[in-house]
Amino acid sequence: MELTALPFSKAGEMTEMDQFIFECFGFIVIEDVLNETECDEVLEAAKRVHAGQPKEKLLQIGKGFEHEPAIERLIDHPAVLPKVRGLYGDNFVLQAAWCTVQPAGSQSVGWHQDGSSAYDFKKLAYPVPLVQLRASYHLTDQSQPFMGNMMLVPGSHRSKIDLPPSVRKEVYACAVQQILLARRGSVLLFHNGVWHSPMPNNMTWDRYNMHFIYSPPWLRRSDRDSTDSEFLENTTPLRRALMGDYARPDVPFAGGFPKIPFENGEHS
Ligand SMILES: O=C(O)CCC(=O)C(=O)O
Repeated sequence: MELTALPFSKAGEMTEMDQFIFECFGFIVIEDVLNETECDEVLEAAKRVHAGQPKEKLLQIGKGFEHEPAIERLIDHPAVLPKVRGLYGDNFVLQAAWCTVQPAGSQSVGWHQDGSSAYDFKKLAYPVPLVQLRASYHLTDQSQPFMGNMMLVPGSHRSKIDLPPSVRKEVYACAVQQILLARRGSVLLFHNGVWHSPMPNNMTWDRYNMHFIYSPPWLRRSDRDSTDSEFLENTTPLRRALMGDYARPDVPFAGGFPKIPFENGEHS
């Protein structure tokens, strides 16, 4: 057994041990989700999404899945979706999909919890409920520090006390933080309440991650007002259902919530 406490997990079902580790840490890491060829395809798509944008600091662009099939395929990836179901049950939607770049030689350190600046999720309840479950695909190698890695404070989704504002721009903000050393193709799955920040990218190449955020169906989408109608027409029934574009606005609140066709989902 290694002495480092890294919450590594395997693709597929959310096991009892995964549940326990996720409760304790607020995150797990699923290794070897994408192989090199798949990573290359998604990375090329991510570069197209960011083409023509300034390369100065962390930049996130939403809804790339609408026009990039390699990104679309990750929405219901069989290595990850069963874990989302394991945490939420069967009623959830893709609230956002952000393609992020941390350009070569740049830094955007800023420790935060995920949520809405308009209404802090911590005001909902203690401990802060799981309302944004983020699956982050590492499209470039982040197996050494200063590669634009995610840094996280394990267990901080249970903390009533905020990370002190004075350290939120510091790389080494807290004695119990972890720097995630993640291989290309692995996926970090984490709770919105976990304090986290990107580490500087001191490499000579841009760091790309693809984030998928799953939420209860009533949470407003944050990367789109509505999903592109052509995409909805052409995608699979499962992905269409996960978009949460209901004909009636009250559907996610009332009993009419249509079942998500998990069992018929084809992964193509
Ligand atoms: O892509 C990243 O490095 C971090 C993004 C992030 O922390 C966020 O969007 O909340």
